[in-house]
Amino acid sequence: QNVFDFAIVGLGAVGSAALYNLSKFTSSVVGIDRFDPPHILGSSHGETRITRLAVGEGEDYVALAKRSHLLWEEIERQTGQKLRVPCGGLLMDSGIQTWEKHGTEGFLNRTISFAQRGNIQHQVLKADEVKDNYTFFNLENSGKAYLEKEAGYLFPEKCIQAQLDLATRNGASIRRNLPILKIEEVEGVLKLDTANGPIFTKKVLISVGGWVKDFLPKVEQKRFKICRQILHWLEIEDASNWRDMPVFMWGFGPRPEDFVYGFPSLDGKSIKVATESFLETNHPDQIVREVSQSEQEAFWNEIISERIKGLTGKIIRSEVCFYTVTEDARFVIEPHSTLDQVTMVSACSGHGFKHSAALGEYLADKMMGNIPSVPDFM
Ligand code: PYC
Repeated sequence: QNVFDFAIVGLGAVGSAALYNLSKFTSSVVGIDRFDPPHILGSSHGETRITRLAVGEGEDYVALAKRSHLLWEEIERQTGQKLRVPCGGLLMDSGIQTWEKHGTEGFLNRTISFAQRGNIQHQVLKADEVKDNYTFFNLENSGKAYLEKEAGYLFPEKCIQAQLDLATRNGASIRRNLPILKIEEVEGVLKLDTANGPIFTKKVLISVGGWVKDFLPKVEQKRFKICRQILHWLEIEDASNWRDMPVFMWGFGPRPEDFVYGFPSLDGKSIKVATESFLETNHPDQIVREVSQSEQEAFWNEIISERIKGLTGKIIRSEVCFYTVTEDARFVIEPHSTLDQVTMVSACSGHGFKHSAALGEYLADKMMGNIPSVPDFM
């Protein structure tokens, strides 16, 4: 029987990156996904994801963000595809009450100090400077902002596709539409049961996003909250200024939900804008994929209408994705609690995509026994 050295279960953001990075060293690696990645059922679709270097979520993640930018460049060179657009990033805080974002309070000030310590090019702007330069944003006079030059956005579906293509080119195997039914240890190797028969391997990385619950004992499942998110494409009045905008993030109140983020216009007709929700759905298979008119109206009335100008009020379309959220919004990388040689990763809580290239490389290095390019960050 064929025994792979490595199997990657789940080929989303981190899984595709781990597969690609392992394939640089060996062709004895297989990537398996329950769907046909890149797909629209997980946490890595919807055209764009923000990337920024001074990540207020944790100073130890700054090295991951910086390394990821280098890796996206490497993948761009190898595939001839554009994956990252460094249009700049504007982080605004209304200054009304301490804004808690992705598990951390004082997110704007943390971002500024991480930028200072990490030599990341940035400016701090007063509210009137924001309003003069970015006329769409109705920022309160108590507000302030951080502007990072190297921030911008990634094309998530293209990033995943590019890494799968490069992995295949390097000799990795990919099995699509193949859920793993069970993982067990049999005679010193790991047996992955599928509807098409077993796959044998020496080591496994489980990088299945919210489906992680299917691979954990019941008591451990509670650590991961599945939170449905809605992405909206709003019609713009005039393309000229929206095309040259930075990506933006704006905290306007004390709760994590008091938040809106968005992108420049890619099509000259609309911008993608969203907030975040932390309401729990039990399992990704139970997520409601449709967006109701009342959800669209609530988004417009409660989040957008008084804050962002230059929009017609029409929502062109909305899409659903989800976050897998941990209590402290930190990523999870740990050995599986009952299976030897199985590692679990969850680059989660809504801020993982930007780090996924470096996280995949880090995991590949750890699995190979190599010294990783970034310092340990957990
Ligand atoms: O991590 O940059 C981010 C982000 C913005 C909105 C959701 N996540």
